[in-house]
Amino acid sequence: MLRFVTGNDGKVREARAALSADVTQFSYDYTEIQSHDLGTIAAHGAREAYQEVGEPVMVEDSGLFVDALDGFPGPYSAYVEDTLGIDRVWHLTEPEEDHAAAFRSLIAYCDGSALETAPTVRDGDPPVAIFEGRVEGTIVAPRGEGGFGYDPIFEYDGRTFAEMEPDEKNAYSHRGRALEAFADWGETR
Ligand code: ITT
Repeated sequence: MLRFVTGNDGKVREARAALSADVTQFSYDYTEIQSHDLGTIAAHGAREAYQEVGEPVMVEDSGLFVDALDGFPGPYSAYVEDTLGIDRVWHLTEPEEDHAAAFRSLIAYCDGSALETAPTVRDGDPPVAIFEGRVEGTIVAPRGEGGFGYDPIFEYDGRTFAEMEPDEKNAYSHRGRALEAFADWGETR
């Protein structure tokens, strides 16, 4: 069993759709350290959560990076969603010429073992394996009812993520790609 340490139900739905492992949502309020690097935030959270539960854990840190806003909201995406809201992120981007943006997802996995076969390992006690996914798209006026978070303002190939079925979003999304890298590694261990 894999414990996904997150308070975000949307992330758990997507992980269950992408992984064959039995994924359990686990609420543990790990310390979200301040960093510009999503991998550092996720690795710290996974190590702390593993030390708490002593069983395999996964933490995911993700964010939306808008080119014309110098990568804002980036690592602060959750805070900005809660404070400004996604409509205002659209309105900040609207007057800019360039509406390009990327979603990034960093999965951190820790089970107390050395994990040396993983493509990226953050050394420490215990080590943490990191898997990354990224998708590029365009910021648009909100459309669609599905998904969560910034999905209504992120357009990929003509549709927003909120206009896609969950499986379709997983096929293209940052999280779907990170989960795929994680699953591929899991199969070859
Ligand atoms: P946990 O930390 O508890 O896992 P969270 O929602 O706070 O949940 P993050 O700290 O990783 O997650 O913040 C990510 C932010 O980016 C948050 O505002 C999400 O809504 C948003 N986000 C991440 N992936 C997204 C996706 O696939 N679609 C839309 N918004 C997304």
